[in-house]
Amino acid sequence: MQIGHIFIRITFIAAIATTAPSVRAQTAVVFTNTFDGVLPAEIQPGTAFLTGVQGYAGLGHPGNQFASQFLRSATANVVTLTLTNLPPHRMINLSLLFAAIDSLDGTGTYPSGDYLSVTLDSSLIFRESFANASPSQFQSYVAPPGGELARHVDLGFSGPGSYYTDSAYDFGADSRFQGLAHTGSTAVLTFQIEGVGVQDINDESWAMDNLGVSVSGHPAPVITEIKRISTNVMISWSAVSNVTYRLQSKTNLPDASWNDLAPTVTAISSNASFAEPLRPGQRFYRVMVVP
Ligand SMILES: [Ca+2]
Ligand SMILES: [Ca+2]
Ligand SMILES: [Ca+2]
Repeated sequence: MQIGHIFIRITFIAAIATTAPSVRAQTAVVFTNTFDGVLPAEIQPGTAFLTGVQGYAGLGHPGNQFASQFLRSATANVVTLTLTNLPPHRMINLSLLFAAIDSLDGTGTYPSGDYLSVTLDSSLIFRESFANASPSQFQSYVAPPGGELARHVDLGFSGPGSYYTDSAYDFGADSRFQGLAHTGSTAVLTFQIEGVGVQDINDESWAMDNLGVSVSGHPAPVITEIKRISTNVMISWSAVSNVTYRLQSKTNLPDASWNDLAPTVTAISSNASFAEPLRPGQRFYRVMVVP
């Protein structure tokens, strides 16, 4: 968690700031889509289109399964996700269900190279080949535990059988999509299967479902003002929208523990505040991000 301290003696209206320990950051979801309705403006699909998930329905982990529709793309086509007005952050995290549909050829055989490439602000963050057409083909992608949902089975579209088996993966289980260094207020992600093996959509394609993006690593809050309002004292601090904070207090600074002040405060702007009744004597405050 990230903590901003400030100490105040109400009797003297004196404030003392201390250094803030930083342990763990809260995550804020900035985009999520199940592709079951109208395509959101943040997605530029190129020639990709919404279509039923066919045999992929139900594949996935509880609460995160292929369902209804997904966004299906031919190879070579680029799908772009553009996010703006991101809150301050240090990391970005991706989750999505990835469908490898029909006779993708992986690495090394006819014609070699069907690679899924993912970029973040033009930097390549993932490039792996996917192979469905025959068990002898080489696929560079090795899913982490929990990441592979189906492999070399008929899930619809072309086929069944022959070269047209299908595979499914939960990329949310892959650490390569987590904790990506990023600080800008805009993020542009692209998804494309590229390489010399690109073929017709009836031969091979791919799709995504349950796409989610979150940011984490929020700046530590800093108490900016403490003031008396009638019979209350109000504490204000720098904040990030949609991040939740907890104020704590104690009456004697040497005391070992801090007391939680309820309720927690979820910021709706770049400032947040909390008011409590003014009491005799002194009181010390600190504020932290709720992990
Ligand atoms: Ca869906
Ligand atoms: Ca198929
Ligand atoms: Ca191919």
